[in-house]
Amino acid sequence: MNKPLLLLGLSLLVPVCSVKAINVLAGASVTLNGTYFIGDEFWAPGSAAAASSLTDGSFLSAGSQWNINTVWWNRTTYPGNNIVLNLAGPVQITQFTAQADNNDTYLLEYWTGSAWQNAWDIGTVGPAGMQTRTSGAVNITTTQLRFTVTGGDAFSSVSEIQAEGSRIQGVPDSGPTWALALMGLASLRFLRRR
Ligand SMILES: [Ca+2]
Repeated sequence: MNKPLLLLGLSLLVPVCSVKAINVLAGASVTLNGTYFIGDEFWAPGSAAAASSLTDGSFLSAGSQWNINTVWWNRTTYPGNNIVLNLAGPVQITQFTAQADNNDTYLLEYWTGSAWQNAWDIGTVGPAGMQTRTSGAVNITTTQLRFTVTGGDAFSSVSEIQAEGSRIQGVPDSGPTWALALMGLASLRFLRRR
């Protein structure tokens, strides 16, 4: 068998087999359920960020004040608050990142299709203010995520949520990728015939 041609055939198949990880939450629609931007007491006045800022791909400066240009709420007064992130189709997630107030614990859940399941328990971190945490490796397939606070002081806030992974699609939308796949298959078929 012609070895260089075989290698060429295999190398042309590689782009189809390897999926590049992206932030699948980029641009995801965000719904704030409950009451926000009330009850920051001696921290007042805070400033409200748009819900969409949670999935705009950008973080605040580390250590930013918890209620300035964030999505913030009073955990004690509004314990039922939750934030739902709609992924507009199924995705596979391998790691989460969130920027939230440092001295609270938060929970990220994923929708199984019939119930919410825990995806990531987000712990506290040392330095005060808005701080970024990363989940470590996960393997989750879902269409929606839900963010809540589970502990800490009364003052909860989040400024960015990201999920590394890939979209699950029946038909690849990339023309060049398909073209390469067909070329790879064609050259392997050609080699088999020889
Ligand atoms: Ca806090």
